[in-house]
Formats: sequence, C-alpha cells, structure tokens
Amino acid sequence: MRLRVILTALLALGLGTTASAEAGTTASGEAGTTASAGAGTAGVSAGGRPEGGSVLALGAGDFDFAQPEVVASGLEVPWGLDFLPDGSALVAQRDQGTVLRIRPGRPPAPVARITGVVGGGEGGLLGLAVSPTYRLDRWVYVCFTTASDIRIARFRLNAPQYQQVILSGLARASIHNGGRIAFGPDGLLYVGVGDAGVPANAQNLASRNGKILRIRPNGRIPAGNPFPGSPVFSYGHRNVQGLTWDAQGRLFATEFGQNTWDEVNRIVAGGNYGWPIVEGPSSDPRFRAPVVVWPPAQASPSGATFAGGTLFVAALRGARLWAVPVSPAGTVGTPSAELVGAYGRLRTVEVAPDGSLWVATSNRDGNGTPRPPDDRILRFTTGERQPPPAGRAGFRRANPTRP
Ligand SMILES: [Ca+2]
Repeated sequence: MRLRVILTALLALGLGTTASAEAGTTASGEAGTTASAGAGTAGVSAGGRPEGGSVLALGAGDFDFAQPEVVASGLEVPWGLDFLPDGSALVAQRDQGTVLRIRPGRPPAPVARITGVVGGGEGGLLGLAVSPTYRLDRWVYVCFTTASDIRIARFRLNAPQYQQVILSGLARASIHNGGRIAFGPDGLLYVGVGDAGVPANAQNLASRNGKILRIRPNGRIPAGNPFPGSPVFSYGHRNVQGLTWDAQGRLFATEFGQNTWDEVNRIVAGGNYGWPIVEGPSSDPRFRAPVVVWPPAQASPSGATFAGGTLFVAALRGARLWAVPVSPAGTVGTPSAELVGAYGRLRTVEVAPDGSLWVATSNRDGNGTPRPPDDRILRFTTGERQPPPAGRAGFRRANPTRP
C-alpha cells in the first residue's frame, strides 16, 4: 500500500496522453483488431514489458497481475458483473441472454434467462447490478436490447421468470447502445446509454440516448436530477460503458471515441461532455473536457472500477487493463497498462467484496480472436494477506456513503 501511494504521488502529473500516433485509424467503437503491446504513444507508460512481475504491476492497486486465478471459462461474451453479499458473482452473457452465478472452484450455474433479449452487433444482455440493499429487497437489475428498444428490468433469484421492466423505450441500434448500469453512493441507478448511432441524440435533452441517466430503483425519476422531470444526469456522450465512483463519491465514466480519442470523464450533474461537437480534449467552455484520453487502438474502454485510489479500465481493442491513479483530491495521474495483450479483449472489471479484482474477457464478441478457454473471468489478489477492505464495492473508504 505504501508503495502504491508513493508511485501514485510520482505519477500524479496530469494528463497522460499527448501524441496522436493512431489518429486516422478507423476505430469506431468496440470493433477493431487487437492492438499489439506497447503501441508507443508518448506519455503513456503502456506495455512493452511482460505482464506482471514488475514493481509497477504491484503498484497498481496492489494487485499481483502475474498470478491470475481463472474463476470461470468457456463463457460467451460476459458483460455485466456484480456481486452478491456472499461473495459470489452474477454475470450476464450478452448473446445468450442468460445470467450465471460464479463461485470460484465451482462450475458456473445458470440462474436466469432474460425475456425479450435480442442481440446482434453490440446489443444483447449488457449491464447487471445487484441492489445495494440486496439483503432487504433481493433485486438484481439487468440492461438489455430487445427487438425495438433498450430496457432495464429487475428480478429475484428465487423467481427469475418474473421480470419487472422499470425503464424502456430507449433507442437501440447495432452499435453504441452503452448498457452499463451501476448503483451510486446515493442509492440511485446510473445508466450509460449510447447515441444509438445517431450522434445528434447526444446533445438533444429530449432524447435519452447519448446520456448518463439516473433513476430510482423502481425506474422513477429522482427529485434531485439536474433537469426536472428528466432521467438525464449528463449529456453529450457517444457510448458510455463504464461507470464507477471513487472513495470520495466522485463519478467517473469511460466513453468510446469515434476515430481519435477515447475518454475517461469526471461526471457532474447536468454536465455536457461535448459529443458530437467535440471528441476528446477541448477548450470549448460549453463542454467538460475528459480527464484521460487514449487512442482507440490502445483502449476502446468498456468497464471501469475503483480499487483504492486506482481507477481500473477494461480495454477491448487495446486488450489491456488500464490503471489510472486518482488522488484523494481528485487529481488524475498518468495511466499505466497491465495485462497488455495477455488475455485479448477485456470487457469488464469489478472489485469483489473480498477486495479481489475480477476481469472478464470479450474475445467471442465478434471482434476478437478467441482462444480456449475463452471467454474467461480472471481473479487477481494482492498476493499478500490484508484485511478485506470496507464497503460493498471493495474499496477503502474513510466516510462510507454506500450501504
Ligand atoms: Ca467528450
């Protein structure tokens, strides 16, 4: 931990990427071939070394990336992943529309098939979130595409055939559906919704596409939302597939760029993040600039999670796990890359209740090169015995704000 803090301090020097070596590649969204390791953008301390074993590998959130435990294999495009209070995981399989329960050392167990899932392209069964008050209400939430829209439904494991739709009617498309859902420290459900291939949706506050939405667990609109009567929390987004909060309760979101810049944004209520007027950095005062940018070949970022002061981002086309130091004051340091090319496309990263880091591959999503036993879910621990961190999301927090 001390090592990580020191490294974080050394790395906290501002934006990491400056070059645009990959500009001009046609990397639209999730697609694209897997990038080779160490693509060589100035300012990014990416790749170029064997995964794991280095000082930095243990520095990034203290996880030992040289020691993976395969907790599930033979899956088909695992997407949403969250944990039950007993430490087992629920995983959504995108194309099959099924939810599996994963316990290390046991085969994955099917627990639900979601009604109405129609996949194709980047659609299917996407995000999954366990209620933050699960012990009281037992709800599991899923986000998916149907033949006609994007929906969120909730169900209980003891009656999985009963699925209550709490949000529907969002435009779907073969690309840019977003689909990540996550409960915030405020107990409300946040939803990353893509522009559905219609960029103008993102600046249109009457559209729920190209947005991060915030709704109550029953689907209703919270009284405190920035635009009264609207589920819109922030706008000007292209395709958000990662949502996570740091220990201070700040929301960070990942976003696929079109050709030039993928983004990590620090999300504030009512903020306009620029798409499609700007992609990546901008000094336009109308828009909030990203805190991290990457060329799509190095990222194409989907899932994200905080472990301590490190924001981990699962990269699809970049085939790596980005580790972004974020100080308690919110200063974003230089990202470093883990697992570069080691497991192919990475879709999802989450912290388990025991503090371990779970990473899901996405090599069978139509854009990858599957190798047996893909797709896999990998688990990484610190390698040293530490007491489990406090808090449901597994990160250490000085002032718990989340049950
Ligand atoms: Ca932006």
